[in-house]
Amino acid sequence: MLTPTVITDFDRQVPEDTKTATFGLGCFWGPDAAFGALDGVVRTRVGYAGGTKPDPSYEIIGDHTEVVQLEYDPEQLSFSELLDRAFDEHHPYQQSGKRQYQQILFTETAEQYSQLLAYLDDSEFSRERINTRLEELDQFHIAEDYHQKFNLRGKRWITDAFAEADYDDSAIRESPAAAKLNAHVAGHDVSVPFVKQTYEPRSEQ
Ligand code: MHO
Repeated sequence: MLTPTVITDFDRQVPEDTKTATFGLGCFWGPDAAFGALDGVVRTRVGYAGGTKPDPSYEIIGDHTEVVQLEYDPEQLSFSELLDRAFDEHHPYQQSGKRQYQQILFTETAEQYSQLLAYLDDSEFSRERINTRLEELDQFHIAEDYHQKFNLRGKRWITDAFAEADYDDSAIRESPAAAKLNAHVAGHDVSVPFVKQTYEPRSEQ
């Protein structure tokens, strides 16, 4: 059973020095779970970026795009490895006709930008044919609570444990354990022992 103590113990032992990476890869629920599964991805959050409208929301998104922001441990996972995964999650010669679902690889530092250029030079893709937007991140606007860790919402064996551990919505959003559980219930392989060994959903009635 998922207990509050296991959640709080897991969340206490995560690395402190993290970096962030932000990608637009279609509806943000998918990449939230896919990247949350990776060893070295510590936290995930979804939001809006890439546009100019102040204070976008899901209903009034303006010219922004749904994006996932990853907090990762650079000791365990490199930006290039995240790019590898991002290129597994979309085809760079295509692009969504809807601004809400555009494919965008953001860079947040000069270092990430040069890593992106090096990655593309080494990749099978031709720079001229890539339709994925490559942009510097201007501002990340956090999305509504009900979009964060979307897959675990309504899974009472998970949400009851977080409630018992006194986590509110923003604490769940920022919880490393929640990122792993969200990936697990979305069907991704998560190599975190507590997800695999300890937690069994109670059977549906
Ligand atoms: N409305 C679509 C996509 C949601 S995503 C957060 C759906 O319900 O699947 O844009």
